[in-house]
Amino acid sequence: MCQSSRGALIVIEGLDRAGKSTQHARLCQNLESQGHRVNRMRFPDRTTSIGKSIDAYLKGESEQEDHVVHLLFSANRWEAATSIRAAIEEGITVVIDRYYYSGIVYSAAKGRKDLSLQWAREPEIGLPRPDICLYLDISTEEQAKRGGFGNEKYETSAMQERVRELFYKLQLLPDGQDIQVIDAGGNVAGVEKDIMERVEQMMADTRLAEDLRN
Ligand code: DGP
Ligand code: NA
Ligand code: NA
Repeated sequence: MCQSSRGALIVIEGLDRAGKSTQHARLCQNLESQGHRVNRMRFPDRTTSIGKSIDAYLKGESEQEDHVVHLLFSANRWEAATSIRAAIEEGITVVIDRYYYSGIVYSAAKGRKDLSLQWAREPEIGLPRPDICLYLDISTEEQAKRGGFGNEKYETSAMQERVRELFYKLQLLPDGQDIQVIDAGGNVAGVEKDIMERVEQMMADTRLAEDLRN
């Protein structure tokens, strides 16, 4: 491995049941076996006090106004911003299961006129920007085939349908520059390989850009 100055920031996104958690785990293992130091993270981080409020909301144990919910999710990301930056600067690669892309899309998917993608984007401005966001895409049919949703707030087919549409819309906005769509309908090993190839390409591009700068 070359003496790279900083670690990468990698995000895995997708609909519920797209296989995000499995691919997150495998990507982390693969990077470690290549010699990278890796920090695993996920949002929402339900262990903090803000995260506990989010958890109660998602489980239906508490009511919250929709804008408040969005700001809680955003604050939950901001809580970790300093440690994300510190890790990257130390040369550690940070791999996150969900980030502000989910944040923007799930909140806007509620369909309120006063809670647009643009509104939802605002509190996220200034969070560390990922080098790559891998969006695991599966069709609504495949999603249904993979078995029932859980009982959490957003786990209905109507909500997931809107989330999927908005993930597509997001790709046309500036954040879309960071997003690569992964067909997550295939087998686990195939998706894993696809993800690894894109991450390696991103790392090679980043090194090239650094070399050109130096
Ligand atoms: P997970 O623990 O990965 O299953 O995520 C919990 C749920 O929270 C999932 O349905 C996606 C949703 N979510 C993640 N970030 C945000 C956010 O910023 N705003 C809203 N409204 N929902 C979010
Ligand atoms: Na979920
Ligand atoms: Na997950």
